[in-house]
Amino acid sequence: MPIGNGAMGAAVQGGVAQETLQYNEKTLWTGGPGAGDAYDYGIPDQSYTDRLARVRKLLREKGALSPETVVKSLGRKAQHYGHYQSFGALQLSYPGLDGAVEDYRRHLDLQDGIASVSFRKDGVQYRREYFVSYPDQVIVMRLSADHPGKISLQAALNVPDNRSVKRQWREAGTRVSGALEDNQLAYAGEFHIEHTGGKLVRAEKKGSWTVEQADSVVIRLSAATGYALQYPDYQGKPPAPKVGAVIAAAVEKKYDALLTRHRADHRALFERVALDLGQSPSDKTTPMLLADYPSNNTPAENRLLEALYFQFGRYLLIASSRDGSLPANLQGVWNHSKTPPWNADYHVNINLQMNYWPAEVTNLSETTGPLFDFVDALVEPGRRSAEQFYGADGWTLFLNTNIWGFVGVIDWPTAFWQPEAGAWLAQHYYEHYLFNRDREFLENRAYPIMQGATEFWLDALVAGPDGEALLVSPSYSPEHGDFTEGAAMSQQLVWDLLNNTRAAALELDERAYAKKLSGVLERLDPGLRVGSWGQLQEWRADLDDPENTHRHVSHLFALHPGRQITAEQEALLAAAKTTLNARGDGGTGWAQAWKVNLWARMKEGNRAHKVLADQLQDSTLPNLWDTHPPFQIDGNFGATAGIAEMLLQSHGETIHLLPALPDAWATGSVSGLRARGDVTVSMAWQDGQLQSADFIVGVDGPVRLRSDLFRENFRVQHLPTRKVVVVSGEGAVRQWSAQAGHRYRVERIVQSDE
Ligand code: FUC
Repeated sequence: MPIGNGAMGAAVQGGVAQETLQYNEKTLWTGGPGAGDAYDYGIPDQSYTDRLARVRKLLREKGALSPETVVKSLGRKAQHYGHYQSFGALQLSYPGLDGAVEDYRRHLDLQDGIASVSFRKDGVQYRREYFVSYPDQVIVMRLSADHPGKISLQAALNVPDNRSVKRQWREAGTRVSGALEDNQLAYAGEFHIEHTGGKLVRAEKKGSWTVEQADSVVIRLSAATGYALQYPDYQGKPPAPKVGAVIAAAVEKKYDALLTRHRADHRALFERVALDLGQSPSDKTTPMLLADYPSNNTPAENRLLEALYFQFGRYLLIASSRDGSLPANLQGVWNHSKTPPWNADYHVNINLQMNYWPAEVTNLSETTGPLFDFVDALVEPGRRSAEQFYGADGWTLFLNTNIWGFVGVIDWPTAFWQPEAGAWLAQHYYEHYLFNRDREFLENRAYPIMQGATEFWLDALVAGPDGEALLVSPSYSPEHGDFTEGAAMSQQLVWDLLNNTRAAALELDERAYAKKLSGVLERLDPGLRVGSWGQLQEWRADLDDPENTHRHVSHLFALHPGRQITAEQEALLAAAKTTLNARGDGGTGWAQAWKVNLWARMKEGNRAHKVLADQLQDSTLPNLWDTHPPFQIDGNFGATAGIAEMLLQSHGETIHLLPALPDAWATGSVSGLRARGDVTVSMAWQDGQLQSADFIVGVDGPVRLRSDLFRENFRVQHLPTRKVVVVSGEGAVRQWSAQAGHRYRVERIVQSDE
């Protein structure tokens, strides 16, 4: 059971007589500048522009090049890239609890953000509670029993063997500190034991403690490193004083105060959205619900699992992405290994972006803070990368990055060249603005990032063979096929960036710049072609194989998360559908999650639901973590976003309620979803029909609702005054002018009202 506060995470494993609380601090990484001078952020000393020119020339001549050929010219072996590390484990052993227990229960309360384990042994009821507090930056564990004197234990803090270790006794606790061998990154962790009744004594082994016959025990645990998100040396303050201060402050606060503060903080985020898909409560455990899914005789139990999976994704985002630390990585914040898959890093050809798909629409906008801090910090090295690889202005990065500003390339042929990653990350800034209408953010944070990414592409685009169309070259559609010029995904991402930047420039009254971008957009190949078998082409030439079921569907970016293919473009929608059908519903967790979103954008609720069901069966572990395999968190976040996308869409400047409601969710309700334009939406539906919806509008301005609702006799009332602001009628879209802070109700007109 994962718990976390963004900076720290722990996996509650729930052992009875022996317990391991494995935990993480997100900045503990090997690699980086401290690992040796060979670390160069992935940026070559020598300019690569000649190599780039040669590859471009060959591509123009031959039309395509194998990834193995291109990687020889443009790939580089990454030095000291590093791995995200497990911090360590609090090891607890409980004498007297060996052997069978009764009524064992392991529980994760998503609403409170508290894990617990309970059981009975020899007539005594035991309970253990765990949470990670964001306000107090501490992991807290409480052990209790319903009889006095029943809590006895031994506690020690262990760390992996790839670092120096110094153990110091502290008052009622232990500090473990040292540095990673690989890069000398300093770390410090500390725990403190508070006991009621019984006694606490130092054990023989240095740093270990024994509790004898206490009534209850509270353990506080913390961790920090000497890392700071600051190019080029990423060096922060020594961590030991920090953990010392955190523990001292947490000891000052009673357990109840820590709990109350944690609960209030967590609930303030989590409770914003409630989802009822027509689920029924069940006595089954989560693994049982999953095992019985979907052939369960009680469909309401399937819906329970689906609603739970949605909220679990929101829970995971709160637990792995809070201000003041790094964004959620491939494993969120949870990693038990020294060499996790893909280094548990930040892949930016889908994965990091997908992690943040649910953030806005499921009303957790604050969780994007770490993403923006992280990307902001990539700009400085990213400028050097743009210069060395392209001789271009602006900033760029490629397939993957770490916490040490890696912005260069690796040497894996089919996954190393993705310079469109910057454009994709910039989309998140603009979407953050669209959802929240925070002008200050647009001006001071979003626009500079978007403009920097745009400047790069203004230099990096090349004129096509006809001398006119602007193309990305070299271009590579993840993670298969040949290198070509102007693959669909490359063109669409640049289109998205330039369009968003132009819109932002207009909002900020940067008219000259907007005009310049309009000129470029007129020449930019938009990356949208319908091919010989009706598919949306993945490449500029019609190369698509109808038998190809590769997991990446990057050429559908324009449909989702892009906004390039609109509801009116029927031919392109049909082509996207042909492509999706050909690619099939399978894939790894994130690939399935993406397809849930894509089918939702296609307004095919039943198909979106079917792919979600596949994901639950094929790519979900018993604790509901997404498995790639192994565990990779993007699929959780992508599916949570996909469920929201089935219920509410607002990408086309209009709000569409229940755009892709599947038959399986015929009756239900949701509250607190967010639509672009700073609108918070709650709604209820029955037998597949919308009953009513409430909008709370955050800014003055027009709210636009899609017309299909209005065909069915609806009206919109300004709630405080009950004044009707819009009724059904002719026209594609109905809109009204909303007042900031006011509430509006959309409802069906029943006969007696008329
Ligand atoms: C991309 C994907 C892989 C995996 C990796 C972390 O390269 O193609 O499937 O998710 O990222």
